[in-house]
Amino acid sequence: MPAAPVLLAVVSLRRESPLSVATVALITGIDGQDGYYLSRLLLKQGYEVHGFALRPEQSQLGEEVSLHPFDLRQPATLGDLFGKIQPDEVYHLAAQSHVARSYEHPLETAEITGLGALHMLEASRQWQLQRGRPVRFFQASSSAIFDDKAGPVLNEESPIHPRSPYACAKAYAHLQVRNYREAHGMFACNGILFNHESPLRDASFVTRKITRAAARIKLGLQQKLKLGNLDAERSWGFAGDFVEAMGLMLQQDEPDDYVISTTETHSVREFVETVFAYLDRDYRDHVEIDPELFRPHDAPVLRGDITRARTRLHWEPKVSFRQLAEMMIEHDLEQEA
Ligand code: GDR
Repeated sequence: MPAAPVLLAVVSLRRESPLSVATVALITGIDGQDGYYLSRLLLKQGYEVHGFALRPEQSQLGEEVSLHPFDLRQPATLGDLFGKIQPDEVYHLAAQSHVARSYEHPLETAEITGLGALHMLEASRQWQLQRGRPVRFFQASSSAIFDDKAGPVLNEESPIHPRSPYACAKAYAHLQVRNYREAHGMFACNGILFNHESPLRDASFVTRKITRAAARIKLGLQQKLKLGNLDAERSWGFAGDFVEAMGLMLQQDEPDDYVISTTETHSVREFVETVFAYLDRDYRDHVEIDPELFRPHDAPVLRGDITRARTRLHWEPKVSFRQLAEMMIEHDLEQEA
């Protein structure tokens, strides 16, 4: 994980425990972008933070976080790990989260992203039964579960119509979270997350691919950037804002599902244009369209209606599209120099 400073927006939300004992959070996928921001937020709020990671030895999260090696495809140790960690809150962020990759690896995606969530839910339920007190569960659900044809703006009641193997796996996980809430009375919430980015975004996703390449082009390290569909519109937000909503969901009196999104959409073309213009370059001199990077299905527009998150969680995205693009390009200029 890059060591360069990143913008971490934090609000004070500390939940007071009656015994003043730290609330214990378990974060899966803690070594990813969202895991980083969420772990920083919860540590700031006084939580004891544990994380599952495939390769904890490679993590740069620091000693305040207790890391445990865990692969969602090998859940046999899950019961023992819950007994050891004793979590009050579980944030399930781990997934095979690449839409394009899911077309090539549908079974792996189903196993990790779909069934993996069920393993975590069931382990949480068993742990709740064992200790006799509720466990709160957050699932990183996705806007990909919707088809954009459902309407111009998508909310928690929009029809679920997944259009990729990744989206099918996320839809399965989403429905299981609802099922555990309704069938077992579990405090389980889906955060239906629209695209969210940061300087820590993996470069296989389009925004970081663009900012990294643009920085390298500016520094004379590369000339061309190959992209697929430039017309797709997404409501890109900042991951540091989105993790605040995750924490807030688990502090409500009742569990529910929440759309978490910014309120404006921008096309991939606008993102690339903004980034290159910031570097005094014309993107058209550098971007090449590669038909191999187009997907069998690509929602033209995805925009969320955050009325529920606004009214109940009092959550608003703070970082604008332009601030996000600039934060990422500044980081990559520093990193590539
Ligand atoms: P997405 O994010 O599929 O929306 O899923 P991604 O950044 O991969 O694609 C966004 C849009 O950009 C277009 N695109 C390209 N995408 C990639 N990765 N690489 C390219 O070269 C390229 N050129 C154009 C895509 O076609 C698409 O329209 C993200 C992930 O984080 C999911 O895990 C999450 O659930 C959703 O956001 C919400």
